[in-house]
Amino acid sequence: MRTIRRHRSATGTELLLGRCNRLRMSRVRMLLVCLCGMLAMALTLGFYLSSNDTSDDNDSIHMDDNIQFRVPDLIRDKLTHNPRRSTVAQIKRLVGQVNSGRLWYSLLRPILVERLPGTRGSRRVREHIYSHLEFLSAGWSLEVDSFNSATPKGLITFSNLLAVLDPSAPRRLLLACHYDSKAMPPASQTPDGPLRRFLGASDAAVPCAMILELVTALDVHLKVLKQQKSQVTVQLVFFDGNEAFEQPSPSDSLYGSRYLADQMSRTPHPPGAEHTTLLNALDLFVLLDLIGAPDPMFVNHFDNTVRWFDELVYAERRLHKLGLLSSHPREVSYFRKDLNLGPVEDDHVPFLQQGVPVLHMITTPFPSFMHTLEDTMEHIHSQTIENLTKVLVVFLAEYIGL
Ligand code: 1BN
Ligand code: ZN
Repeated sequence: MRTIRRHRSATGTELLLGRCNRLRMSRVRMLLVCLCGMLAMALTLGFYLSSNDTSDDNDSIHMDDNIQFRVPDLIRDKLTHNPRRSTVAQIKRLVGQVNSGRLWYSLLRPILVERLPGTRGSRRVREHIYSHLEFLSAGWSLEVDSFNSATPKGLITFSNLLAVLDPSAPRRLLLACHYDSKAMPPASQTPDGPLRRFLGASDAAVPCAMILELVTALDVHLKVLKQQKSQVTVQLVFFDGNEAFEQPSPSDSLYGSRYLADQMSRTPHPPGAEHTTLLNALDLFVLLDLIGAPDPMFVNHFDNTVRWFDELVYAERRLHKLGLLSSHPREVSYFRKDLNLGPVEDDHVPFLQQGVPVLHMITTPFPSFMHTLEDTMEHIHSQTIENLTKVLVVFLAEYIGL
């Protein structure tokens, strides 16, 4: 009450001063509000910029952000990429998922038919691979890419089967094999004997089945990798037309890989990119071929990817020491650094010629039954392919950081 009275009796000057004070107070309040607004804007801007910052945390880069890539950055990223080391418990858990029964009966058996390009056998094998990948929970994007090519046997339709875990990821680790079988000359048949067909178990039905088993064993992990929008994803390629119809030559062999390398070199990645293509997105091209005979040897073929060959050596050694490989007498049996061999012609060549880093997992010397009717299930050593699949499980899991 007293306060009211005092107000009532205030002089003109006091009233003026009071008004001025109130005015000052409201200005201070306005200033504070402005400052708070500016602070909020600065914080929002800072958060936005840091979430789009590509300098240190590459895991945040993704094509959904519509970022254009630079070739030097992609090269730097692939050269500096390091595998994530698994603990013993993780290794045991990962290789425990490899199922040799599934590999042998569900995955390999349906591929062991004649599968010449453009035939019903080829289509059936393609359908088997496609439907298996479609059934997995990881959510592969699948594509059958068909094209016609002139061959010594006339125009033939070839079909590559492609699977990508996350097509929008900036970088890819590519695992490849060929699913076509070789057309054998009639002279290779036993005279008057029953007609036998070339089945190409090691060439390359087993490598295709191993890749299918690998991604099946890691299915749950790959699903998580995809959900995490990782910077490096996995691509699978099942090539058609690896084999020559006559004597292998640059124009008669590697039909599918020549076509795909050309396609990828013309496809901008990310879509709309001006400087980068799907080929630039390839960290490493891993090719499996001629696998399945007992006691195989694999040598390193390329200096620029020797550190990835070393990873295979290291995975084999760790699995051996943990007692996780069977019929595997020595710590280092398969991946041999003590031997040297020149490069071998195969589906990696068109990619190598375009500068893609290659890891060629091909048995050397070639199996004695290569390109004979004896390349059948009877000559395949199930423990060897199980062991090699386990090595690849560790390799893949550590490369992509599962
Ligand atoms: C591997 C399996 N190769 C053939 N069957 C290697 C090769 C491919 C060699 C094309 C020459 C040409
Ligand atoms: Zn062959």
